[in-house]
Amino acid sequence: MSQPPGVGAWDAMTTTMEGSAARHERPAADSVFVRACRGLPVPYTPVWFMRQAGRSLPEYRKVRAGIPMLEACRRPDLVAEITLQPVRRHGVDAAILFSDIVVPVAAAGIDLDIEPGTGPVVAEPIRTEADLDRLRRLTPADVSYVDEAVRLLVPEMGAIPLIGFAGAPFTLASYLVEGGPSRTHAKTKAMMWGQPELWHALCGRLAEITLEFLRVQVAAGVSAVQLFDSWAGTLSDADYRRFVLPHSAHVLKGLRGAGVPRIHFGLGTAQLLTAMGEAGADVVGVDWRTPLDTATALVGPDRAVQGNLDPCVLFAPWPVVEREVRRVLAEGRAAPGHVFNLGHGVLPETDPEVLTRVVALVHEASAR
Ligand code: 1CP
Repeated sequence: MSQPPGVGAWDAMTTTMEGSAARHERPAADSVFVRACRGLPVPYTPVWFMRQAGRSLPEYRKVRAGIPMLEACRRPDLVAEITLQPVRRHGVDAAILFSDIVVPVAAAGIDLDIEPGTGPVVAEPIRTEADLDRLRRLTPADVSYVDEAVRLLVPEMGAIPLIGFAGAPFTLASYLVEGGPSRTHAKTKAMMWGQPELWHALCGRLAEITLEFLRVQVAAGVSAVQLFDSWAGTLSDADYRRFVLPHSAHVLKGLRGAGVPRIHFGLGTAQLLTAMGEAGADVVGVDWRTPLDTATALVGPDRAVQGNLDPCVLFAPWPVVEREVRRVLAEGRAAPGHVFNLGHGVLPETDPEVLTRVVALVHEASAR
């Protein structure tokens, strides 16, 4: 496939992983979670939950009280504390760094805020070529607080892996073009179809920002990375392949050889799973709409899967939760590796005690 014009926009200027701190031994490199991501034999199925930090935990609400979200993301001590809370409480097999997908674009010059109850809101949305100038290249110094937070966390976590993450170009572009959360992504798709050159230039820049942001986290010591393309499921396979895949592949392939597994997640992606597998991740995240054995057939036999309990199941009576957890585990056996997770993030109203019980059940029911 020929590369669209925006792909690798700043390639000549970007650094490579060779010889960088990224190659040092990671204490969690042989953890159950990392082994499952790589499709290696494991004593039990590892489990963590998307959006496990924050949201449903009272101890999270307590430490966040009065501190705006973006400010919290820029305070390494607070980031470390919030990241560790679900590990202490639930005994999950991995922690995800407390941050947000818009942190690197804010650091790269975009005036935005994360509003309580709404999400990211961009002061001046990106709609024209001139607007692109406001999105500059990200340097490690722009996100030194993330580097610091990871370096605080890794020694404290020992053998428990820390997952770094970033937003994928399509999902980030959606917030920048719409100006905030959107149900239809109408303006985003209008740019994609109507101004393809501008679209590819925007996604090219976002891919470089995302790649640099992930490289900072890898160099600081995270044991895996997850690329969130939460809203890509609103696209057809043809549009995904033409307008999105080359940019996400640029990010994922840019981390090949970095020594950490790459997870690629999107919501409602049944029609995209084969393409998402081709984008270059080691693990494909799947939502609850597609059984994991079906997903495995679509992403290919050499990739692990992550998922996919419906987050709403956690509100059902325990016997139903138990039945569904066992079903997900059984379907996950079709893949060379399975990381148990929800099909999307923990809902804020979730009872944390149910999450703790799910972790114990996954461990016990999958023990081999
Ligand atoms: O476990 C964690 O909560 C870890 C930290 C984390 C992660 C991984 C946060 C904190 N955000 C994210 C990723 C993220 N952010 C995604 C991808 C995952 C997903 O699909 O859920 C997306 C799409 C966002 C954007 C975002 N940020 C939204 C969604 C808005 C929409 O379009 O519907 C929201 C509500 C936020 C704010 C946010 N991010 C994180 C928290 C704890 C919050 C709430 C902020 C607050 O307290 O004001």
